[in-house]
Amino acid sequence: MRQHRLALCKEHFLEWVPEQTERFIRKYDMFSREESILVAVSGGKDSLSLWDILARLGYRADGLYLGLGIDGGIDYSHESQRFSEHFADKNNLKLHIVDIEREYGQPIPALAESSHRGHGKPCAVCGLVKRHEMNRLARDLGYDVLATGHNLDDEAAVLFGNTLNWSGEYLLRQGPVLPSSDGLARKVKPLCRFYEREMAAYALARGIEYIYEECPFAEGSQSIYYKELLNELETARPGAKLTFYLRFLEARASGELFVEQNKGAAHLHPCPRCGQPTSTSDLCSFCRTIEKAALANV
Ligand code: Q46
Ligand code: ZN
Repeated sequence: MRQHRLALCKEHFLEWVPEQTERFIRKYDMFSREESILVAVSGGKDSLSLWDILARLGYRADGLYLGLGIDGGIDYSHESQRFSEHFADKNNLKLHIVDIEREYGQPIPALAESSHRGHGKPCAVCGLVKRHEMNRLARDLGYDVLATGHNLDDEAAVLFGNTLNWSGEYLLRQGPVLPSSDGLARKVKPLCRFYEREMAAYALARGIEYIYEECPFAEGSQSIYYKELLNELETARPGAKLTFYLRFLEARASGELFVEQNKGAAHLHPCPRCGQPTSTSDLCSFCRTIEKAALANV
């Protein structure tokens, strides 16, 4: 691992990953041993590795799988659900499964089409639905914390995009912990300092079976393009990705970022239908999307 100037054998690497994770959990004050954690699992290497690490560390962590109804010629959703269920069974862990079509009448691609959002790609609606459902389930099932498997490559790509656009509000909200507010559970990203390659190595070394394919709609996405750019930078300057992200966190924590002034600028109200916070005075965008999709199918 050139980025850390560290070389480990398999055995030590498998100890190093949970040790580091525990260190990050404490450093960023993510959660305590008494709190209950809901891990959003997608069947991929990052979320299953995260679940594995938290279980190994002895945390009370259950899984949540959202069935999005995406086929894409590779039966993507069924396959990823199969891997998630297999992992839960094998490790005797509890997995909640929510099927979007069963809940809202249509799978993600159809919801995106009938609500006319996202310019032919379902990702905007998918992101909206996933966020909403994760928040809803963490609240309804009574979990203290919602944990996602975002790794350093994910976070650096998001940071890069937000920086290119100087998106002050997003920069303010990006970090290892998003505190709970307005009835929403706290959100944490315990893997945010691990390179994607490290997580792939961890999953492999632990014998975790996961879905190799990405969601077919991810192809050609902006975030993949940013990841490629950052990988080029990383090849030339090992550690650049980590420095980019860590310096951002430091600057934000010390109040050096001008965006700090925007704090509290958005006035949020509870959505009259689902109760989740929204900046509009009417229905939140999730409820509007569902309503539009339902109307289109009358
Ligand atoms: S947003 Fe888009 Fe992802 Fe949803 S439709 Fe697939 S690629 S899963 S992170
Ligand atoms: Zn709503």
